[in-house]
Amino acid sequence: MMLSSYVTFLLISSLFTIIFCGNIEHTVLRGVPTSLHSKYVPSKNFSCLDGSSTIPFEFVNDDYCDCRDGSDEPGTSACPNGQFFCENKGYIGTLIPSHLVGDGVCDCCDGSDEYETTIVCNNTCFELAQKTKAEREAKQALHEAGVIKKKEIIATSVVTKATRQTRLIELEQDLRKLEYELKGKEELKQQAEIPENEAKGKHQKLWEEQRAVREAIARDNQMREMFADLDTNNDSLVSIEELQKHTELDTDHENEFTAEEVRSILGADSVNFDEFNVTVFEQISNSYQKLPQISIETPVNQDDLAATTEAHLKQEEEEEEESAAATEGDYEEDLSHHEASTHVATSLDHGKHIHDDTVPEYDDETKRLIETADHARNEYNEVERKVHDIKRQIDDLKRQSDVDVGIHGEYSAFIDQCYDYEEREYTYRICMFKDAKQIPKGGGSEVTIGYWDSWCGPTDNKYLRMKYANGATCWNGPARSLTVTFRCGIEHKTVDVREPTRCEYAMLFETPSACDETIAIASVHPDHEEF
Ligand code: MAN
Repeated sequence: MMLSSYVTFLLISSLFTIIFCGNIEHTVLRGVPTSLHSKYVPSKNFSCLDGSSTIPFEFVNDDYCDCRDGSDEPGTSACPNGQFFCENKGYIGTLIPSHLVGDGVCDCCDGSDEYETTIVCNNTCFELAQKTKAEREAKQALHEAGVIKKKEIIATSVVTKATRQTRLIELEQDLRKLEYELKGKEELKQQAEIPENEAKGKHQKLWEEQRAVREAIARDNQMREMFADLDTNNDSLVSIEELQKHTELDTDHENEFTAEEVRSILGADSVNFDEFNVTVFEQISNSYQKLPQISIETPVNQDDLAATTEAHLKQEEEEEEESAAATEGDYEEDLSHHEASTHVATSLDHGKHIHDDTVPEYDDETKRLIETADHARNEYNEVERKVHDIKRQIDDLKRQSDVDVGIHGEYSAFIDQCYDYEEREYTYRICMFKDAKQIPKGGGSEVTIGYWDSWCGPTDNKYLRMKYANGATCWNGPARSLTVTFRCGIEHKTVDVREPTRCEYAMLFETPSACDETIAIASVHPDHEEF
């Protein structure tokens, strides 16, 4: 009895010690997050946090898992799904899986997860707190400096926007004026072009008529020469026998040039000059060749033949020069020259004479009209160029105003800017709101990895990410695309580019535009202590 009374006394006194010395939190409430202390009341039964069952409070942390959610064993490793709360005084309280409790590894910085083991855990919470604090302060300082730059960008953006708007109004006014001026210039141009075209037309018509006359004369001369040439017996008729000597006219080269074939050309046994002119000449003029004028009786001396050929060529040359001089000269003269000429063009000369004709120089009046029209055209073109230029400027300004540069214009400094990032194999070039390129360093053509598409950051801040889509298609793969993630930095610069999935590129870009006022503001309260 004495002994049992003593044991009872010991039990009661130790319970009192636990309750009244404040150790209760380190025993029954071990591993319970502070926010849940109200759920763990030693004087009451414990209801599992998922509500699945209620157990006597003694079952809490008794190293036996009773609740399905493991909430009765926060301080032991009995439940596979339990969570142990490291209080981590001086740092941040954290939850760890309760199976890590007592596993011989220090998981909590205060070592509280190894309370049962012989492992000695150093309390690293203070160092961690110091380190985190330093990191946080560095981040705050960065955001603070960045926000100053961001504010400058926003201020510039406001000015730029207003200037752009004013400029746009000015340009639109200028455009209206210029378009009005252009209309006037167009009318003047048209007015000047009417007499110019008339005069040019007249000139062309006259030239064509004269050319036609020249061609007719040339044809007539050629025809006469041909007739005389063919009429070897001078009876003023071209007979079958006379034409038959010209085997070059035989279209069917395989057989001989028969009398029948010749008759079908002549249309009769012989033709007089008029008949030859009307029905025969056109048929043969293209193929006709003069027969060599070599006397059968006289033996051919090679030197004489060479001399004759040379003389003939010289004469031809002289004739050509004469003809060219005639073309340059006055028309009337030119015509009379042809009419009076005794020279008869050969069939070979014929085409050359006609096609060498170039349009003669304009007369003074036509020249004056062309000059006036040229002047009107130049003036029109000048104003048209200005209109073009202003329209381009307006389009540029409108394109710039249409870009979404952030709620406050914080990304406005990116307009029309490109940034390069050098990597081992490629230079990556991003031209903001336009496109992104991958440029091989070892030569080869650049590849567009995406065209500006949209802002695509998280819903609470879509301006933290950009998408460039529809780039060059990968062989057997998708069109290349790029996602740009922005983070706070003092300068605008690309700090990393990767290709995590084939042809899907990821760029990390630092910019003051992504600095956060709320992070920066924390640094203006140095006394504020989170831990
Ligand atoms: C090129 C580059 C790479 C890409 C392959 C796909 O080599 O554009 O980035 O992965 O093409 O074939």
